[in-house]
Amino acid sequence: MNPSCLIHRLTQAERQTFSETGLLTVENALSTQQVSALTGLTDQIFAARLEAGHDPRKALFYPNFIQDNPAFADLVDYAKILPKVWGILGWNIYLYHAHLIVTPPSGLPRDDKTFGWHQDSGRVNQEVESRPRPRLSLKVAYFLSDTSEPGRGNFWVVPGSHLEDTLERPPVGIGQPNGAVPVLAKPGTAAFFDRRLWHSASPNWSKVTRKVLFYGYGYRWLRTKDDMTVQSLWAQSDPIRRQLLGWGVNANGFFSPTDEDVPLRVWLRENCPEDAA
Ligand SMILES: O=C(O)CCC(=O)C(=O)O
Repeated sequence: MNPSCLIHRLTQAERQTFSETGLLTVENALSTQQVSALTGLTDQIFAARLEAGHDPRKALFYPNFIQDNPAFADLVDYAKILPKVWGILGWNIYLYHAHLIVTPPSGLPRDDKTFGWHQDSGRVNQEVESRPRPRLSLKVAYFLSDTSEPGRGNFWVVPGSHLEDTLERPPVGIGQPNGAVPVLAKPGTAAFFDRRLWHSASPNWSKVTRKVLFYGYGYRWLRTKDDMTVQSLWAQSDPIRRQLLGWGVNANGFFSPTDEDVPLRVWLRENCPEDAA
């Protein structure tokens, strides 16, 4: 990894925004060329799923896509983003989950039904007894389509809700929780969100198909949340990417890593000692 990536380290202001709101957006994280290439690949996947019978009006949730193309793998240790991920979570991390979502126009009239609000990680939220719940992981959402206007299948959040273990929803299934807002993101924007942030997908009432790539980073002792059959990429990956793709020396090293398990820590010691602690 090139030390020039260190200009993208998490700033104090970004840390504060993320800690206080559970969300951090970075505009122009992807260039126009990257957006265009990644959109082409996403369109190919969507077309293949339609061919296989996917309903063209329904959102496509497509996990385990990293090995489908090198351009997807290149975002795993993306220089503009990874320094902020380790700035938040530290160095004992990997990509525990990745999915892309394509939300075509629903063709339905706009309504005000309550969306599917949730925190990430399923049973973790019942079975870990600390309050507030622990952060454990975050996702980076790369917006490929223009969701800078509401009604386009936007990603919705309740800023600041990540420290709340419950979310009060409107009683009759109409309307959104207090404080809920759409993330208005232009193509190329990366949105980091804390797994505990109450968030939701929303219907696409526009004519613009929404396309987003989600990269979930968590601690190395956390299990994968989809099949993550990325082992085929290990041999061709440099040591840091290999760590991020789930490689390790042995089982114990996921809990008590040696230097060999976590080349990211070794690299930080040499290039950015303040982040190696
Ligand atoms: O599609 C969206 O905007 C929401 C995605 C989501 O809920 C998630 O990644 O956990």
